[in-house]
Amino acid sequence: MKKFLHHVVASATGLARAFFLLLALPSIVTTVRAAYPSPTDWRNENIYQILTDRFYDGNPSNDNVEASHGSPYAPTANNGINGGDFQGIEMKLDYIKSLGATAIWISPIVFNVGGTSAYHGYGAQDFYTLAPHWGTMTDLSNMVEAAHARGIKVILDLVCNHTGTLITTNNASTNAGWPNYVAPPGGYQLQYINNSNQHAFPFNPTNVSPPQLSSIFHTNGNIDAFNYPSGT
Ligand SMILES: [Ca+2]
Repeated sequence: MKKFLHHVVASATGLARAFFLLLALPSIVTTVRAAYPSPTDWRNENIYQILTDRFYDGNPSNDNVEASHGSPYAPTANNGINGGDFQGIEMKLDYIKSLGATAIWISPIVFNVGGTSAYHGYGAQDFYTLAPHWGTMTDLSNMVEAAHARGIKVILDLVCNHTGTLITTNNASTNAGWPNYVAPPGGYQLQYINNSNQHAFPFNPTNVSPPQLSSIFHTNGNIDAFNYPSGT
Protein backbone atom coordinates (compact mmCIF):
# COMPACT_ATOMS: atom_id res chain seq x y z
CA MET A 1 0.00 0.00 0.00
CA LYS A 2 2.94 2.29 0.56
CA LYS A 3 3.41 2.93 -3.12
CA PHE A 4 -0.11 4.28 -3.39
CA LEU A 5 0.74 6.97 -0.89
CA HIS A 6 2.67 8.79 -3.60
CA HIS A 7 -0.63 9.80 -5.04
CA VAL A 8 -2.70 10.79 -2.07
CA VAL A 9 -4.90 13.64 -3.15
CA ALA A 10 -3.79 16.88 -1.56
CA SER A 11 -5.43 17.12 1.82
CA ALA A 12 -6.49 20.72 1.29
CA THR A 13 -8.73 19.68 -1.56
CA GLY A 14 -9.44 16.11 -0.53
CA LEU A 15 -12.96 16.65 0.70
CA ALA A 16 -13.91 18.54 -2.42
CA ARG A 17 -12.54 15.78 -4.64
CA ALA A 18 -14.19 13.06 -2.59
CA PHE A 19 -17.50 14.87 -3.02
CA PHE A 20 -16.87 15.08 -6.75
CA LEU A 21 -16.27 11.34 -6.95
CA LEU A 22 -19.44 10.58 -5.07
CA LEU A 23 -21.25 12.68 -7.65
CA ALA A 24 -19.38 11.11 -10.56
CA LEU A 25 -19.89 7.44 -9.76
CA PRO A 26 -23.66 7.39 -10.40
CA SER A 27 -22.89 8.48 -13.96
CA ILE A 28 -21.68 4.96 -14.77
CA VAL A 29 -24.89 3.40 -13.47
CA THR A 30 -27.14 2.82 -16.44
CA THR A 31 -30.28 1.74 -14.61
CA VAL A 32 -31.95 3.70 -11.82
CA ARG A 33 -33.65 1.47 -9.30
CA ALA A 34 -35.57 2.22 -6.17
CA ALA A 35 -33.35 2.86 -3.19
CA TYR A 36 -32.90 -0.01 -0.77
CA PRO A 37 -33.11 1.19 2.83
CA SER A 38 -29.88 1.46 4.79
CA PRO A 39 -29.88 0.23 8.38
CA THR A 40 -30.37 2.62 11.25
CA ASP A 41 -27.07 1.47 12.70
CA TRP A 42 -24.48 -0.50 10.67
CA ARG A 43 -23.12 -1.95 13.92
CA ASN A 44 -26.15 -4.22 13.94
CA GLU A 45 -25.19 -5.74 10.58
CA ASN A 46 -23.20 -8.90 9.92
CA ILE A 47 -21.00 -7.78 7.04
CA TYR A 48 -19.33 -10.38 4.81
CA GLN A 49 -16.39 -8.81 2.97
CA ILE A 50 -15.63 -10.18 -0.49
CA LEU A 51 -12.54 -9.65 -2.58
CA THR A 52 -14.56 -10.09 -5.73
CA ASP A 53 -11.80 -11.52 -7.92
CA ARG A 54 -10.96 -14.24 -5.41
CA PHE A 55 -14.50 -15.28 -4.45
CA TYR A 56 -16.23 -17.19 -7.25
CA ASP A 57 -15.97 -17.21 -11.03
CA GLY A 58 -19.50 -17.07 -12.39
CA ASN A 59 -18.55 -16.14 -15.95
CA PRO A 60 -15.23 -17.43 -17.36
CA SER A 61 -15.75 -15.40 -20.55
CA ASN A 62 -14.71 -12.19 -18.77
CA ASP A 63 -11.62 -13.61 -17.08
CA ASN A 64 -9.10 -12.39 -19.65
CA VAL A 65 -10.76 -9.24 -20.96
CA GLU A 66 -8.12 -6.95 -19.47
CA ALA A 67 -5.12 -8.82 -20.89
CA SER A 68 -4.41 -6.01 -23.35
CA HIS A 69 -4.35 -3.59 -20.41
CA GLY A 70 -1.63 -5.60 -18.66
CA SER A 71 -3.96 -7.60 -16.43
CA PRO A 72 -4.32 -11.07 -17.90
CA TYR A 73 -6.11 -14.04 -16.37
CA ALA A 74 -3.34 -15.59 -14.27
CA PRO A 75 -4.78 -17.77 -11.53
CA THR A 76 -1.39 -19.15 -10.47
CA ALA A 77 0.16 -15.71 -9.97
CA ASN A 78 -0.09 -14.03 -6.58
CA ASN A 79 -1.22 -10.75 -8.12
CA GLY A 80 -3.01 -12.21 -11.13
CA ILE A 81 -6.68 -12.12 -11.97
CA ASN A 82 -8.40 -15.30 -10.78
CA GLY A 83 -11.76 -14.75 -12.46
CA GLY A 84 -14.18 -13.95 -9.64
CA ASP A 85 -16.99 -11.62 -10.72
CA PHE A 86 -20.42 -10.16 -9.97
CA GLN A 87 -22.19 -13.18 -11.42
CA GLY A 88 -20.17 -15.41 -9.11
CA ILE A 89 -21.28 -13.43 -6.07
CA GLU A 90 -24.89 -13.65 -7.22
CA MET A 91 -24.60 -17.42 -7.58
CA LYS A 92 -23.40 -17.71 -3.98
CA LEU A 93 -25.87 -15.39 -2.29
CA ASP A 94 -27.82 -18.21 -0.70
CA TYR A 95 -24.56 -19.55 0.77
CA ILE A 96 -23.69 -16.09 2.07
CA LYS A 97 -27.12 -15.74 3.62
CA SER A 98 -26.77 -19.16 5.25
CA LEU A 99 -23.72 -17.82 7.07
CA GLY A 100 -25.89 -15.21 8.74
CA ALA A 101 -24.60 -12.26 6.77
CA THR A 102 -26.98 -9.32 6.37
CA ALA A 103 -24.66 -7.30 4.12
CA ILE A 104 -21.77 -7.85 1.72
CA TRP A 105 -18.87 -5.47 1.15
CA ILE A 106 -17.33 -5.95 -2.30
CA SER A 107 -14.10 -4.72 -3.89
CA PRO A 108 -13.98 -1.32 -5.62
CA ILE A 109 -15.59 -1.66 -9.05
CA VAL A 110 -13.71 0.99 -11.05
CA PHE A 111 -11.19 0.36 -13.83
CA ASN A 112 -7.71 -0.11 -12.38
CA VAL A 113 -4.17 0.52 -13.50
CA GLY A 114 -3.00 -2.52 -15.45
CA GLY A 115 -0.84 -5.03 -13.64
CA THR A 116 -0.85 -6.02 -10.02
CA SER A 117 -3.73 -3.91 -8.75
CA ALA A 118 -6.43 -5.09 -11.12
CA TYR A 119 -7.36 -8.15 -9.06
CA HIS A 120 -8.03 -6.19 -5.85
CA GLY A 121 -9.42 -3.01 -7.36
CA TYR A 122 -7.74 -0.50 -5.07
CA GLY A 123 -5.56 1.17 -7.75
CA ALA A 124 -7.96 3.18 -9.88
CA GLN A 125 -7.06 4.55 -13.28
CA ASP A 126 -10.53 5.67 -14.35
CA PHE A 127 -13.22 6.42 -11.79
CA TYR A 128 -15.85 6.62 -14.55
CA THR A 129 -15.40 3.12 -15.95
CA LEU A 130 -16.37 -0.27 -14.58
CA ALA A 131 -13.55 -2.85 -14.62
CA PRO A 132 -14.80 -5.39 -17.20
CA HIS A 133 -13.24 -8.46 -15.60
CA TRP A 134 -15.91 -8.25 -12.92
CA GLY A 135 -18.70 -8.14 -15.50
CA THR A 136 -21.05 -5.53 -16.85
CA MET A 137 -23.12 -2.89 -15.11
CA THR A 138 -26.12 -5.10 -15.77
CA ASP A 139 -24.34 -7.96 -13.99
CA LEU A 140 -23.68 -5.68 -11.04
CA SER A 141 -27.26 -4.42 -10.95
CA ASN A 142 -28.62 -7.94 -11.16
CA MET A 143 -26.38 -9.08 -8.31
CA VAL A 144 -27.41 -6.15 -6.12
CA GLU A 145 -31.08 -6.77 -6.86
CA ALA A 146 -30.71 -10.48 -6.06
CA ALA A 147 -28.97 -9.59 -2.80
CA HIS A 148 -31.71 -7.19 -1.81
CA ALA A 149 -34.32 -9.82 -2.59
CA ARG A 150 -32.66 -11.94 0.11
CA GLY A 151 -32.46 -9.08 2.59
CA ILE A 152 -28.73 -8.63 2.00
CA LYS A 153 -27.39 -5.11 1.68
CA VAL A 154 -24.47 -4.33 -0.64
CA ILE A 155 -21.59 -1.99 0.18
CA LEU A 156 -19.53 -0.67 -2.75
CA ASP A 157 -15.99 0.10 -1.64
CA LEU A 158 -14.78 3.46 -2.94
CA VAL A 159 -11.25 4.79 -2.47
CA CYS A 160 -11.15 8.58 -2.69
CA ASN A 161 -7.73 9.37 -1.28
CA HIS A 162 -5.50 7.68 -3.83
CA THR A 163 -5.33 6.17 -7.29
CA GLY A 164 -3.15 3.49 -8.86
CA THR A 165 0.52 4.07 -9.57
CA LEU A 166 1.05 5.86 -12.88
CA ILE A 167 3.09 8.82 -11.67
CA THR A 168 6.70 9.26 -10.67
CA THR A 169 9.58 11.67 -11.14
CA ASN A 170 12.97 10.94 -12.62
CA ASN A 171 14.52 14.37 -12.95
CA ALA A 172 17.53 13.79 -10.75
CA SER A 173 18.67 17.41 -10.78
CA THR A 174 15.47 18.80 -9.28
CA ASN A 175 14.12 15.71 -7.58
CA ALA A 176 17.08 14.34 -5.65
CA GLY A 177 16.05 11.96 -2.93
CA TRP A 178 12.82 10.79 -4.55
CA PRO A 179 10.67 9.13 -3.27
CA ASN A 180 11.64 10.10 0.27
CA TYR A 181 9.30 12.45 2.05
CA VAL A 182 9.91 16.19 1.70
CA ALA A 183 7.80 18.38 3.93
CA PRO A 184 5.82 21.27 2.43
CA PRO A 185 6.49 23.72 0.91
CA GLY A 186 9.13 21.45 -0.62
CA GLY A 187 8.24 18.67 -3.00
CA TYR A 188 8.91 17.01 -6.33
CA GLN A 189 8.02 17.65 -9.95
CA LEU A 190 5.68 14.84 -10.89
CA GLN A 191 5.26 13.23 -14.28
CA TYR A 192 3.56 10.25 -15.79
CA ILE A 193 5.71 7.11 -16.00
CA ASN A 194 4.30 6.67 -19.49
CA ASN A 195 2.47 9.57 -21.10
CA SER A 196 0.36 7.15 -23.11
CA ASN A 197 -1.00 5.60 -19.92
CA GLN A 198 -2.63 8.28 -17.79
CA HIS A 199 -5.44 8.66 -15.32
CA ALA A 200 -8.78 9.55 -16.81
CA PHE A 201 -10.37 12.96 -16.48
CA PRO A 202 -10.29 14.91 -14.19
CA PHE A 203 -6.99 13.48 -12.96
CA ASN A 204 -5.18 14.04 -16.27
CA PRO A 205 -4.59 17.77 -16.34
CA THR A 206 -3.50 17.84 -19.98
CA ASN A 207 -5.09 21.21 -20.63
CA VAL A 208 -1.90 22.91 -19.51
CA SER A 209 1.67 22.37 -20.63
CA PRO A 210 3.58 20.90 -18.96
CA PRO A 211 0.84 18.93 -17.17
CA GLN A 212 0.48 20.39 -13.71
CA LEU A 213 0.16 17.10 -11.87
CA SER A 214 0.99 18.89 -8.66
CA SER A 215 -2.41 20.55 -8.87
CA ILE A 216 -4.02 17.12 -8.48
CA PHE A 217 -1.57 14.91 -6.58
CA HIS A 218 0.55 15.68 -3.56
CA THR A 219 4.21 16.12 -4.37
CA ASN A 220 5.91 15.29 -1.09
CA GLY A 221 6.92 11.69 -1.71
CA ASN A 222 6.39 8.69 0.53
CA ILE A 223 4.82 9.33 3.87
CA ASP A 224 7.15 7.24 5.94
CA ALA A 225 8.14 6.58 9.54
CA PHE A 226 4.63 5.87 10.69
CA ASN A 227 4.90 5.33 14.41
CA TYR A 228 2.43 4.62 17.13
CA PRO A 229 4.16 5.35 20.43
CA SER A 230 3.97 2.49 22.86
CA GLY A 231 1.25 2.77 25.44
CA THR A 232 -1.12 4.72 23.18
CA1 LIG B 1 -15.02 -14.39 -14.48
